[in-house]
Amino acid sequence: MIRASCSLDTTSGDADPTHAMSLQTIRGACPHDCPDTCALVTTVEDGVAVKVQGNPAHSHTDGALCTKVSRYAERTYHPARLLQPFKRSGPKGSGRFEPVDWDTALDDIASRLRAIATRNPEAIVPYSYAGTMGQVQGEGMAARFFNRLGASFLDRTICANAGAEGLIHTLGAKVGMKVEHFAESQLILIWGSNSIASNLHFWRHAQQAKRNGARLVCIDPRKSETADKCHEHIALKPGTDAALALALMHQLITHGWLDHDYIERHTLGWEGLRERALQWPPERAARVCGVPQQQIEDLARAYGTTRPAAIRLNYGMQRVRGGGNAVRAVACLPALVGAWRHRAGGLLLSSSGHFPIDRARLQRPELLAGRRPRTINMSTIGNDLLRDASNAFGPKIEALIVYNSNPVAVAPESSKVVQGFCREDLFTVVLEHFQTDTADHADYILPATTQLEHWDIHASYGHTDVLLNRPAIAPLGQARTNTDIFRALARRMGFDDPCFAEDDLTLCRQAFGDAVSFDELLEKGFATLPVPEAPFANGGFPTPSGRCEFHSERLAAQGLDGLPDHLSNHEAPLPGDRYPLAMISPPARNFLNSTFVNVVSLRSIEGEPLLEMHPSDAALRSIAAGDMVRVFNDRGEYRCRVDISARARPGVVNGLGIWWRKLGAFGTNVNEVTSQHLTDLGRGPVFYDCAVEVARLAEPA
Ligand SMILES: Nc1nc2c(c(=O)[nH]1)N[C@H]1C(S)=C(S)[C@@H](COP(=O)(O)OP(=O)(O)OC[C@H]3O[C@@H](n4cnc5c(=O)[nH]c(N)nc54)[C@H](O)[C@@H]3O)O[C@H]1N2
Ligand SMILES: Nc1nc2c(c(=O)[nH]1)N[C@H]1C(S)=C(S)[C@@H](COP(=O)(O)OP(=O)(O)OC[C@H]3O[C@@H](n4cnc5c(=O)[nH]c(N)nc54)[C@H](O)[C@@H]3O)O[C@H]1N2
Ligand SMILES: [Mo]
Repeated sequence: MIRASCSLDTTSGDADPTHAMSLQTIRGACPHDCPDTCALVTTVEDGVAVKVQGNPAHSHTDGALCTKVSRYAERTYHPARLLQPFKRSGPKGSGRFEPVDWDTALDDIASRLRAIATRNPEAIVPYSYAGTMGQVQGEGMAARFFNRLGASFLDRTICANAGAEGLIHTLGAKVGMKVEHFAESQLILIWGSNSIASNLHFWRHAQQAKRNGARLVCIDPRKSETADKCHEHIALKPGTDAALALALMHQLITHGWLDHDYIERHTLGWEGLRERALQWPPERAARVCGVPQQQIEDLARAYGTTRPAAIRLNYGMQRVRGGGNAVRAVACLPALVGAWRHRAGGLLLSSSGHFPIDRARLQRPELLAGRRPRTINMSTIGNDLLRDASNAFGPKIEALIVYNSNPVAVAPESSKVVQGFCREDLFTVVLEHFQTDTADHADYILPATTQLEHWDIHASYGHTDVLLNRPAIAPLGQARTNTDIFRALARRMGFDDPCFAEDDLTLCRQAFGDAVSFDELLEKGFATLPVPEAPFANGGFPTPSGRCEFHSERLAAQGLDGLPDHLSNHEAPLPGDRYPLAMISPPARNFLNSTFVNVVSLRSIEGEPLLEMHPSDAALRSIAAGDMVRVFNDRGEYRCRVDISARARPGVVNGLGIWWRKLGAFGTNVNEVTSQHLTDLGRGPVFYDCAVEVARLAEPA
């Protein structure tokens, strides 16, 4: 009914009306935060998306999707999808809302923001992450809006910053092997990655390599689904990866398994690294890592003597205090053995640095007009929402605009986050598909379109293709694109810069400029970047020295250790401690962070929140199979069912996440116990560096 006012306000023309009739297939891109960035084909019948499938013409997708995204139509037409704007009608956080029309909502939001901005625009904070990875519905129009406003910057650290900094200070950028060449490797270390769950299309290549006789080794505290399928599993303690990498170096040195020519020509800081590594004999690392010494020695022999050898590193191993250093240590290994010489050798953590994204064109930093707003770290939003104005901090946070993220569920130390979001004097707007835990705390919820309903363009962090996403269906109900919501707000704020009138297709074209052929994207849906087959076969690292930097001058200049080292966790529990168990909380296979938790078919596969615990730890606590337990430390507690399982190593419990608090057993989730400590590099969160105790709940639930 309020559709009229909605379309009057629509300037982007997102939905292509030619797609709205009869039976069609529309090419798109998976928007989710996953290295695979699949190419989608959506079948549309009379304007309704009936099926979402992988595009068989796209080699990385190979026609196959994960279970989650094959349910994307179910998610899109979910009965609880937000189809109109809502205004809070109960106390903060009560989750009670009443419908409101778009004009009223936008007028009120703009006038509230204007009032705050008149005092100090930095009291307004955007909060967003990778709910969609699209360059357009991500920060495209949003950044223009916040730059023009002069709002606080957001340091988007919550996922990958420690590892990214580690990689940048070693290889020079977020670059590495081409994922397809793993199929030709003879040894693959799958390091801090449950690939079957979180990088399925890489796993295909690992399987191919395995069929060709390659050896697969999984390095992970948890005996994951991926560990099950590898030849060997090294179940190290969380946060000890640098110690393992240094001991491998020790063995490479003492056995002479080094490529001296490659080291000489293409690396920096060898003498220093050599000295450091010699301090890490395998027996020392074995103690620190909690794994047999023989296993380290065998791994070093395999890595030192097998060609080509490849490392699939993933972000799971950098969510600990020393995460940045750990990535640095691992990223030194391929240069030591000259693995980069072969296209099937080297390392891949992220390929995103290969993409020539024109961020300045999209995000328009010139709209800041010389202002340099303060920066809020998204990983410490709990503390920051509770801080008063001060010289060091700047103004108290008075307004939050949340889009593409669910911080109340995903940010660490939930009790603080919830307390912050419950502040009656905080004005919160949430752009969402669903009434998430975060939306429950909003003053206004604005209904956003899904990937089936808007244009976007995508880079990837797991392959090197650009993907275009066409809208397959018209926006449902009164949903509007993120871009359109920011355009409408800009208009009401009186921001008349021409860039606020640009439509989404224009933004898609701007994202990569001439670096990719837009005609090819329109025609095929994807375009492959020209990345060298073996990018560092002859050195040429994008570091300041052009070499693989074992020693980083840039880090040393910041007063940090120029060489990688092992840093023990903030919370590395010992038996007898008050909180003697280390907890990690890796992704559940059928959720994508907290996305899809409300999709019934997927939630029913996951069942309920589970805590995996080793039989010996359970026995010590008289915990029996299927018991409900509380997991707690000084920050808080959450309750869930125990899964006594060999997937957990002794001393480590695995709280599979990230459940919506309100869909979990007791309205809480794993982030009740995680901390707001930060990583050594990159100011990232330490979700997997967390000490807890677990106790059986007295009454069965
Ligand atoms: N199905 C699914 N896929 C996903 C996600 C999801 O939630 N679900 N999340 C997406 C996101 S946001 C990202 S960032 C990417 C990457 O996502 P990651 O979070 O890196 O996910 P995983 O590849 O599952 O890797 C985590 C693995 O690291 C292990 N791990 C934990 N601590 C340590 C440690 O100290 N050392 C080592 N060696 N391993 C450790 C965990 O047990 C787990 O098996 O995946 C994406 N893909
Ligand atoms: N304990 C623990 N906590 C973790 C992690 C962990 O492993 N353990 N992993 C961390 C990691 S790696 C990450 S990346 C973060 C992820 O944290 P987030 O980036 O917050 O990811 P999601 O939980 O998937 O929430 C994304 C939200 O964006 C919404 N969304 C999707 N598309 C759109 C759109 O087009 N418009 C709008 N307006 N909204 C949209 C979705 O509905 C969803 O609710 O969580 C972190 N938190
Ligand atoms: Mo992530």
